[in-house]
Amino acid sequence: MNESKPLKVVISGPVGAGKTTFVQSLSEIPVVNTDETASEDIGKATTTVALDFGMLTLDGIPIHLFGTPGQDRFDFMWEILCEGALGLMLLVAGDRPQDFPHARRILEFITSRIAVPFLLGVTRQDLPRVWEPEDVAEYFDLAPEQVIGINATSSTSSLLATVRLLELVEAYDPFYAENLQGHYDFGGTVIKSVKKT
Ligand SMILES: Nc1nc2c(ncn2[C@@H]2O[C@H](COP(=O)(O)OP(=O)(O)OP(=O)(O)O)[C@@H](O)[C@H]2O)c(=O)[nH]1
Ligand SMILES: [Mg+2]
Repeated sequence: MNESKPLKVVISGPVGAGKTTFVQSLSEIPVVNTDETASEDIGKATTTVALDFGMLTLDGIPIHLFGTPGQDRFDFMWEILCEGALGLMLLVAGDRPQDFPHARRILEFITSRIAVPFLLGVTRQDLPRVWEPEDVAEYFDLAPEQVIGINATSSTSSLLATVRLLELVEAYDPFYAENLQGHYDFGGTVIKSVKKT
C-alpha cells in the first residue's frame, strides 16, 4: 500500500479573517476547534484560542490543516503551528481593510522566523464592497499570482485556493522542497498529482 506522509498547511490571519471557516469548509473530518467566548470586543462572540485542525485528502495524499488564532496575545501559537509547514495560507477579510496592517505584521512575524511559501487569500468575496485581490496585492506589494480571492464558506473556493497554494510551493524553491523531503513525502510528483484534482 502506498502510504503518503501528510503535508502540513497552516492558515493564519487576523481575527475574523475566516480561518476557522476555511478549515471547516475543507475538512473531511469533524474539525478540532478551540473557539472560546471572546474576552474582549472583537466584533464576534467566539475566537480561536489555540488552533483549528482539519484533514483533507487530495488524490490520496493527506493534507493536515492547522488554523491559528488571530489575536496577537496568542502569537506564540503562530510559530509553533508553522514549524515544518509546507505552505502558509494567510487570510484577510476583503471588507476589512483596517485589518490589512495586522495581516502584514502576522505575515512578517511568521516569514521572518520560518521560510515558508505563502498565498494571501482575500476572503468574503461573495459579499458586496470587498477589495479585489489585485488591489490587495498592490497594497501588500505582492505579485498578483500570490493573492487569491476566496469565499471561505465555500468548499470549492477553499479547495481551489489550497491547490493554488500547493502550486506556489512547487514553484517556490526546489531546495526548500528537497529539505522537506525527509519529513514529508514531498516532491514534484506529489504536487503534480495533487494538481490534477
Ligand atoms: N460570507 C462570508 N462569510 C465569511 C467568510 N469567511 C468567514 N466568514 C464569516 O466570518 C465570521 C468569522 O469567521 P471565522 O472563521 O470565525 O474567523 P477566524 O479567522 O477563525 O477568527 P478568529 O479565530 O477569531 O481569529 C464567521 O461568521 C464566518 O461565517 C467568507 O468568505 N464569506
Ligand atoms: Mg478562528
